[in-house]
Amino acid sequence: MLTIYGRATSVNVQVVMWAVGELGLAHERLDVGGAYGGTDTADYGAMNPMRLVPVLKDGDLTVFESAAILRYLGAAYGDDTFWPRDPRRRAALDQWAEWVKTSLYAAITPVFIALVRTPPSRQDPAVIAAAARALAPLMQMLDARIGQGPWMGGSDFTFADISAGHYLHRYYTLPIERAETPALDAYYARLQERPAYVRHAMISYESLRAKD
Ligand SMILES: N[C@@H](CCC(=O)N[C@@H](CS)C(=O)NCC(=O)O)C(=O)O
Repeated sequence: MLTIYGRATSVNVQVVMWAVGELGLAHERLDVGGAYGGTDTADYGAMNPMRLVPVLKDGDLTVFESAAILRYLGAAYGDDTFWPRDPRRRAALDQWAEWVKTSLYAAITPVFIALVRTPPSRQDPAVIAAAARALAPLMQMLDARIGQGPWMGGSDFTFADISAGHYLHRYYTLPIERAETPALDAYYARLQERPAYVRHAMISYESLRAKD
């Protein structure tokens, strides 16, 4: 039985929960972080010195960092399709999984902060537009990578799709000017046919909204 520490509204928890759902793993998720608190205890600090969510416990193993947890779940519980054992096949996917968590994250986070984490009276349309403009070329890179897909790895759904797809609900629901990305649009529609995606990665972020 896996234990996941982290509130469902966290995109990084959503990475883990979506993977757990796709792999059909027995688990419990504990509401920790944000308004729930619980990350300031000594026990939590021992599991994750950053005091962030998520954390995974699997028996006597504790792992923090959502990308590391996703890789662990793939290696421990995924088949050769979800988590290719061939290093060359895996690296071709992992470079994109990593790119999403680093480069794409760095571009999408300012958009989310400007629109959701900033109280309405302090929101600046110029800042929002500039952040959306900076994000656009990266979304077009993802669009080009997906192409006909249907998945990041071509015909098969893999761990890289969890990295690539987990932020898309936010991306497509934030009121911004979006780049033209027909392949990505179709990919997002395909993701919504996956029950684990709908259940774990399409979670409202309204409770995270800053108020005046
Ligand atoms: N690089 C970390 C980032 C984790 C992170 O920033 N988590 C946020 C939620 S998305 C958090 O814990 N925020 C404080 C809180 O929820 O209490 C990961 O991918 O796990």
